[in-house]
Amino acid sequence: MQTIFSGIQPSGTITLGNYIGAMKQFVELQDEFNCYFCIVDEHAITVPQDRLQLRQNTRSLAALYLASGIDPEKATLFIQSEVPAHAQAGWMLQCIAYIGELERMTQFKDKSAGKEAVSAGLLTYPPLMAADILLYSADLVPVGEDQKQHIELTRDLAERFNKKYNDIFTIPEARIPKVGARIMSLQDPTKKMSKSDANQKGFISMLDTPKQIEKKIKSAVTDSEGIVTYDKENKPGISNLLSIYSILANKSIAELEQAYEGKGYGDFKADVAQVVINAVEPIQTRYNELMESSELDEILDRGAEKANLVASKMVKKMENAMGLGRKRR
Ligand code: ATP
Ligand code: LTN
Repeated sequence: MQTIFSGIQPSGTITLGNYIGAMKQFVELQDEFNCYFCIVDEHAITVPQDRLQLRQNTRSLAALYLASGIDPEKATLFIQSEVPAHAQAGWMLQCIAYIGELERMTQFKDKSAGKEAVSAGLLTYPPLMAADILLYSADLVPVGEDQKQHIELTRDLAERFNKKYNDIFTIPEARIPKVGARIMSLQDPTKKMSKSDANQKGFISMLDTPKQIEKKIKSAVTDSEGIVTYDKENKPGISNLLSIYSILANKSIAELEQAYEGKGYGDFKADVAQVVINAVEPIQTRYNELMESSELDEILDRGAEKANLVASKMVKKMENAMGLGRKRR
C-alpha cells in the first residue's frame, strides 16, 4: 500500500479553497492509501500568531478534518509539534538546503513582500515541509496548485540527501486535483483564496453561517457581461464560482453553462450560495459535536503516538547517515 502525507496550517479557520483543494481529496484517498494527515502548527508560527488563537485553531482544524470525513481508523491524524522528529529532521534538511533555492520559493516571496520583519522560519519553511513528508516515506502528497514548487524542492532535497549520505528517502510526488486546485479569492479572482487574507469577504470559511455565505457570494467580484460561461482569462470571477459549483454539486461546467443560459448573475449566485451551504452544513453539525466531546483529544493522542513511532525511526536513520551523536545499534 502506498503512503500519503499532507498538512494544513492552523493559521485561521480553513476556507472553502482548503476544503476543495486539499481536504476533500484526503477523504477520497483514505480508503486506498496509508494516510498521515497533519496539523502543521510549527509552520503556522513562521508568521506572528496569538498563542491562544493558535491553540484554538489547532483544535478546530483537527475537528474539521474529522467532520469532513477523515476516519481515524483509516488515517493517522496528528499535530506536528507533538512529534519532535519534525523539528529534528527539519533542521538536518535545512543544513543541506541552499539559501538561493529557498529565496526562489514564490510562497516566501509573497509572504515576505513589503514586510519589515521577516522571520528566518519563513525562509526555512520548505525544509520543514520536506521533513514532514520524508519522515513517513510518503509516495504521494495531495496538495493544491500553490504547493507544487515546495514538493519539487522536497524531491530535490531527498535526492541530494540520498546521494550525499545514504539512500534512505522515498522520492515523493505531488498529487494535484484536476479541478479546484486553485480556488480564487471572491474579492480578487486573480489571487488565491487564502485563510489569512485580511479581507474577510475574500474567502468563505468552513464555519461561516448560511447568511455570511450568501452575503459573500452575492458580493463576489464578477464582470458586467451578464453571461454565465467559463473563461478564466476574461471572466475569472464567474469562472471561479463555476468551479466551486461544479465540484460541490458534482455537475460538469458545460452542464452548468447550459442551465444558466439566458439567466443573470443574481440567480446564478443564489444557487452557488445554496450549493456551498449544502456542502458545509453537515460538516458544521459534526464539527460542533466533536468540539464538545473528549473523542477529539483521544484521536490526536493516538495519532501522535503512531506518528512518533514511524518518524523517530527515520530521524535515527538520518542522524546515522549524517554522523550525528554516537553510533547506536
Ligand atoms: P495561509 O493563508 O495561512 O498561507 P492557506 O489558506 O494558503 O494558508 P495552507 O494551510 O497553507 O492554506 O494550505 C493547506 C492546503 O490547502 C494546501 O494543500 C494548499 O495547497 C491548499 N490550498 C490553499 N489555498 C487553496 C486554494 N485557494 N485553492 C485550492 N487549494 C488551496
Ligand atoms: N506548506 C503547506 C502546508 C504543509 C504541507 C506539509 C502540505 C506543511 N507541511 C506537508 C503537504 C505536505 C501549505 O502552505 N499549504
